[in-house]
Amino acid sequence: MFQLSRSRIALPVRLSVIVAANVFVFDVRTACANEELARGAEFQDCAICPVMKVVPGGEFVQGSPPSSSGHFHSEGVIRTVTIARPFAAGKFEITFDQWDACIAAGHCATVDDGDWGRGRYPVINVNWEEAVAYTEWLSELTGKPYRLLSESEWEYAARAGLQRFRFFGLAPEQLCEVANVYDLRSKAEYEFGWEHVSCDDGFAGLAPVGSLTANGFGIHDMQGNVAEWTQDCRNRSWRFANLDGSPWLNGDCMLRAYRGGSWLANGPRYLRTPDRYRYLRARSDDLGFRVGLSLY
Ligand SMILES: [Ca+2]
Repeated sequence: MFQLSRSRIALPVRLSVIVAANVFVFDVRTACANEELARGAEFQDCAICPVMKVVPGGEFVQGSPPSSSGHFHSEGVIRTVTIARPFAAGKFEITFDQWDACIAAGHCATVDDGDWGRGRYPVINVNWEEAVAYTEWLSELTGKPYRLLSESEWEYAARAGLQRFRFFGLAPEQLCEVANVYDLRSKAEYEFGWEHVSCDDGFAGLAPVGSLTANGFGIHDMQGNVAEWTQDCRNRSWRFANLDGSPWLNGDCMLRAYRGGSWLANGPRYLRTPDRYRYLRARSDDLGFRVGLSLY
């Protein structure tokens, strides 16, 4: 995670290709009565509300063996997390359009867009408390308990069934189809001096949400563009973490977990590891969030 001065970053020159949202109205209460919730169903509770994807229940293996690339000691406890019921996750990262609606309603703070632009660019420079404030506003607006994702929900939604460790099983060239990372294009334009991913995702810097292909759950940008705040508090290892997908709210809660790669990220550790926490009032040019919603 890096805080960059405006002078070092030029506006992206490449026009983005936005994947059509293809939104349709979806009644969650009706859906909840149906135990056969279709993978990929989506809904939107208001015009400025985030489009939500229904994520089916299931399980995944969390942690990694010492032999995996970028392994951290704290991820050495390999365990199976079971998410018993479907939940909803934002199809996209929260955008400046959505954040600005919250500002206009008097609930959210003004945050710096880093000169990337607003609109469909993901909101950045937002701290954990501000992200939670957005979910509280969204809950008031819709009457539904929107929240941040738990760390386990985030990883489950990001993996979308991929169980392997490095890049969640994706080869670098595949990664660039789904994730805006520090790639060949970023290296050519910025040359920050750290390792790059050997592929071209089309964006040297930040990208409008949904510019790259969705994952197997129909969710965009989980592994790149901006890293994302989750609910969980800091703990030294996952040895005693919850196994049911719920957030781990014990530990040092002045530090909160964020997950995902970003347009500045390269190695597998940035895409996977649990040992990623920041002070809850920290903000960064490559840190935003997406929202979650329990369906039961
Ligand atoms: Ca990139």
